[in-house]
Amino acid sequence: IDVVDRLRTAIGTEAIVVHYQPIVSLSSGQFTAVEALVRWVPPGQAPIGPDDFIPAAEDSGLIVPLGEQVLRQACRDAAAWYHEYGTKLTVNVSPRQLAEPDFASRVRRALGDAGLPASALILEITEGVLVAAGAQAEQCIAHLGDLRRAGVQVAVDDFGTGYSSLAYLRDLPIDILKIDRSFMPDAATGDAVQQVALVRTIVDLAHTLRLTAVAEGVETDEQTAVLRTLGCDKGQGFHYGRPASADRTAAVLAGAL
Ligand code: G
Ligand code: G
Ligand code: MN
Ligand code: NA
Repeated sequence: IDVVDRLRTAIGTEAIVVHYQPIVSLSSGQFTAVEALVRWVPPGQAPIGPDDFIPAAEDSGLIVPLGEQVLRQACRDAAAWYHEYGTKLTVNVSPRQLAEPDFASRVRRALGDAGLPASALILEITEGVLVAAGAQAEQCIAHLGDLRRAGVQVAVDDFGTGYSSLAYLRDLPIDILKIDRSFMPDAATGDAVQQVALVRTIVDLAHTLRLTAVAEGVETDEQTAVLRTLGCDKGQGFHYGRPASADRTAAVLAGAL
């Protein structure tokens, strides 16, 4: 049967699993946050990654209940980590979710039910969010404004890959820029000088606008050293940790792994 029908059956069940990837402070090396990344594990089958079902979930509208399940589960998992280690939680939000009239109140309810303070939550949106929202763009901006007043932070994900990046920085209420992993300098491909110049420019832009800069897709020591030199605030990538289950993440945060 159709992927949408199978996904509809999976939502609300344990087949929807949330994994977490660490985000580290480049100055202290401490884990400051974890990003929630959804997986779909049909019983008896191999896990399916988000790239293979998020587009269908967005087209069908199933992203709304799916996103709600991920948000609620992630807030519950992260509440214990936040209280023990001060680790924050960052969650991806699709345009369809943000355009829902009750999005902000759903987020506040998820926080309240989990006992996670608003200041421990970051919501990740993509540069395309306002285009995708169309007539609901004002609604989206209002939700983000509401949530920010409550203490939630907003990050722009995959920065630099979408359209009208600079207009988004002006129009969206945001706190964090996540530099897309395609900008990481890679010694092997010989594009390092140009890539470093681009990353430096984005980091400086972020800081001029009083935003936190987070580099995505950090895979090596050399990249970490370059990012530190450029004054980038945070890093995320396989170098610091792959996405892992809640149990494994708890062990990593406890220093057991
Ligand atoms: O985990 P992975 O590396 O495969 O993630 C691939 C993409 O899926 C990323 O761009 C990420 O933003 C997106 N993604 C992961 N989890 C979620 C989620 O819960 N909601 C939404 N909307 N996107 C997600
Ligand atoms: O939301 P976003 O698109 O940024 O989601 C993060 C995605 O990037 C996840 O699918 C995750 O598995 C992937 N990812 C995280 N770290 C790395 C990395 O160091 N290298 C590569 N190639 N992918 C990464
Ligand atoms: Mn993300
Ligand atoms: Na990203």
